[in-house]
Amino acid sequence: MTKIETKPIDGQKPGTSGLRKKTPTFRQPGYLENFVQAIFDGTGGAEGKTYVVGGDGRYFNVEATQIILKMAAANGAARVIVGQNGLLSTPAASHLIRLNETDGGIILSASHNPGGPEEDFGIKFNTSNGGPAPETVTDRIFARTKDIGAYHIIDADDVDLATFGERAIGDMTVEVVDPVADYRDLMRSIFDFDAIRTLFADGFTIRFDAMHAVTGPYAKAILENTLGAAPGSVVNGDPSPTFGGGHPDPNPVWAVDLMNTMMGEEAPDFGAASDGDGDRNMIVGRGIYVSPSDSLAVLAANATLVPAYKDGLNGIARSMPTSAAADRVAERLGVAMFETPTGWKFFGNLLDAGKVTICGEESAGTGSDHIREKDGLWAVLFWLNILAVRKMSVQELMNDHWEGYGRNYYTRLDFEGVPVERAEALMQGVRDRLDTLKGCEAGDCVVSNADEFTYTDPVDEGVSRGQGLRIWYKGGARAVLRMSGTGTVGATIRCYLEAFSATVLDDPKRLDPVRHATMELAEFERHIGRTTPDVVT
Ligand code: VG1
Ligand code: CO
Repeated sequence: MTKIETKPIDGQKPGTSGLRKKTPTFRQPGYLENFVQAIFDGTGGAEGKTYVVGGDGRYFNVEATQIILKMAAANGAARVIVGQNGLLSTPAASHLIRLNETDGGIILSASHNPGGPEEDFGIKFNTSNGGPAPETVTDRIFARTKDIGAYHIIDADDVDLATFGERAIGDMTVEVVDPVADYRDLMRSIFDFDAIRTLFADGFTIRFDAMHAVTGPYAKAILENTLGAAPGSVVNGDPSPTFGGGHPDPNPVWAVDLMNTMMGEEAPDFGAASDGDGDRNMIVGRGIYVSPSDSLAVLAANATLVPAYKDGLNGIARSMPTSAAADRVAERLGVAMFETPTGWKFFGNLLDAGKVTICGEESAGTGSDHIREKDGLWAVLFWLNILAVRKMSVQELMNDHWEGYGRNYYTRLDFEGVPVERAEALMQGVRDRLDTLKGCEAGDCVVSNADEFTYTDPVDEGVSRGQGLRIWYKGGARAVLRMSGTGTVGATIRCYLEAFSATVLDDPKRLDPVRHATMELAEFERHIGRTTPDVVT
C-alpha cells in the first residue's frame, strides 16, 4: 500500500453532471487520483464500503478503472462491482448500485461529449440511492480537492476485467459482471415484452443508432435478441473509444444519419438514438422528430399502458427549461408537477420521497423511479410499449396528443465556444435588468415578467440559486438563458424558447418572434457578435 503526497489541483469543481475535462488534463499526474481520493474523503471514507464502477468505454476508461480499483483497495473498500471491460451504461450502473445495495458508484463518462486522447473525459459519483450525488455531497468533494495532501493506491498488477467472476486485489474483492444482464431483467419487469415482441413479429421496423457508444450491446441484447427486432436494426453498435470520431449526442444535428433515414422514402417505423453513456434518448418517427419535452408529455399521458405504471403516476418532474407540455398532462391526470434546476441530481429527492414517478429534461433525458438516472433505452422501450398497445404510428400519436392537449412549440439554441467573460457579460446584462424588463417591447413581443430561477428542494429544503434567467412574454411565450455546466472549452450559452398554441398545431414559424425578441433583449450581437447558434435542437 502506498501513500502518495499530492497537492490540491485547481478547477476540480463538479458541474451539472460530475467533473468533465479534456482527457490530457485527466491524465496529468495526480489529477484523477486527487479527485477519486476527494470522493472517498468527502463521503466519510471508503473503509468497508462497496461500490459499482464502470464507464461508457471512451478513451482512458480502462486505465481510469484500474486506478480507481487500486485506490479503492488502498482506501479499505470491501468490494467493487465492475462491468466487463470497465463498461457500464449510466442507467445500468444506477441499477447495479440499487440492486446490490452498495454505498455508491463511480461512473466514468463525459456523456455526449466526444472521446479520444484530445477530447473529453469525465467522472461522477453516485450515492447509495443510485443517483448522482446531490450538491451537498459534490460541495464536500470539491472542498476536499482544495485541501488534499495525499492519496492512497496499492502497488498491484492490473485486474483482469475481461473475465466474469470474483478476484482479489489487495484485501478487496472485485466482481466483474455482465453489464447488460441485470439491466435487461429490470426492463423486462417494467414493460410488456410480449406486446413489443408481437409488434416486431407483425413487421414493425426500427433503427436504433447507438452512435458507437455504450448502448450498442444493450440495444442488441434487448431489441434484437430478446424482442425480435430484425438483425441489423441496431446500427453503430460497437462501443469505440472515440465514438467513431463523432459526438455521441442524440439530437438532429449529431445523429444526422438517423434523421436522414427517418425523413427518407425507405424510413422504418421508428428511429431512436442514445448518447455516450446511454442515459439520453432521441425519438423519431417516420417523417417526424419528437422533441424531448413532447416525449416526456406523451410518456406521462400514456403511462398506464405500461405494466409497471398501470396504477398511475405519483407525480411528474421536469427541469425548468423543459417545456410545459408535461404540465398539461399532470393537470389533466390530477397529479403533482415539479420544476427543478437542470441536472438529474435534482430529481433524486423527489423520486426517493415517492413524490414523482416520471422525470424528464429537454436535453433528451427521461426516466422514472426504476433507477435514479435518466435512461435512454427505457424511453425507447416505453415508446415501443405504447405503440404496441395503441397501434398507431408516431405521427398519429403526436397528432392525437397535440389535439388533446395543444402544442408547446419548443427549441433550444446553443452558442458554443464563447469566451467566458463575454458569456458572463451577456448573462449579467440580463440579470441587471430583470426588474426593468417588464413592459419592454422587442419586435412583436412585450415582456410580461422576468426573474432568475431559484429552487427550493421540497424534501430537504436545500436552496439552489442562479439556475437560469427567465423572460416571459405577453401571450405566454417564454425564453430561458443559462450557461452549460458540462462543457470543457470556453462557455456555452443555452437559449431555450417556448410558445404554446391550443389550436394551431403545425406552424414552423411559431417561435420566430420570441427568438428575435430574446436575441435583441439579451443583446447577443453586442456581447458575443452573433445571433446564429452552433446547434439548434
Ligand atoms: C446538459 C443538459 C442537462 C443534462 C446534463 C447532463 O447540461 O442540458 O439537461 O442533465 O447535460 O446530461 P448543461 O449544464 O450542459 O446544460 V449527460 O447525458 O451529459 O450526463
Ligand atoms: Co449522458
